[in-house]
Amino acid sequence: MSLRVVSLLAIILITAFSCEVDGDVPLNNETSLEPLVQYQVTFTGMWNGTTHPTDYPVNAHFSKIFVTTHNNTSVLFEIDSLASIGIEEMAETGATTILESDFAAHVSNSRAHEFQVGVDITSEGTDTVVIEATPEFSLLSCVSMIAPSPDWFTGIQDLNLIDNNNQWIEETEIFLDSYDSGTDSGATFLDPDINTVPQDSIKSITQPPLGNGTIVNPSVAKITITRM
Ligand SMILES: [Ca+2]
Ligand SMILES: [Ca+2]
Repeated sequence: MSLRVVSLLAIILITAFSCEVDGDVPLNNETSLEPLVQYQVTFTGMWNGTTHPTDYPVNAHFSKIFVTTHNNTSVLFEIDSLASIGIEEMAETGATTILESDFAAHVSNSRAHEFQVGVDITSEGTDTVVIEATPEFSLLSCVSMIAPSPDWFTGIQDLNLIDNNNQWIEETEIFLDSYDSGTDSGATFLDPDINTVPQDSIKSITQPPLGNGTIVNPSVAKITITRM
């Protein structure tokens, strides 16, 4: 075989191999998942003196929502676990100063992609924030204080924006549960501050004035998540 024939064969082989590797067919589903998406997150209050009449407070409202996209190393809150001081501050006062500082650190440490903070919402009002997500940071969590109250909040933890078919969710609506952060022992909306010592874990609210003995029904709020 001449040198020229060998070279030609080599070129044919390399070309054939390259075609195989650089084919247009995705190797797996992951390559079809967009690397950066945006979602509109809309919080809607559904709380009034008819839905939850017991002790319904004047100036019933929700504190500004705190929304974050993150991975599974970052936890905003977890039932049966102790609230962070950021969750305690949010659930008792509505302020998000500590959560913002904590999650700025999570963003720096590659545990969260970003967070957004909204504005105060009347008990039947609405507020929308826009937040980004990536395949690495596809979990969405959100909290808002039920106000006024001792330490009660509503929200959602670890909603995966990627569905079972490995596609970004287009739109979903979720009725939110209500939680007691375990950090203040007041029994109704306007009770004075009674710090819970030792701190209790986060629990779903079951008892009046918000609960019916089992759950809070109907939900005090919902969120709608829409891909932009
Ligand atoms: Ca407290
Ligand atoms: Ca409590």
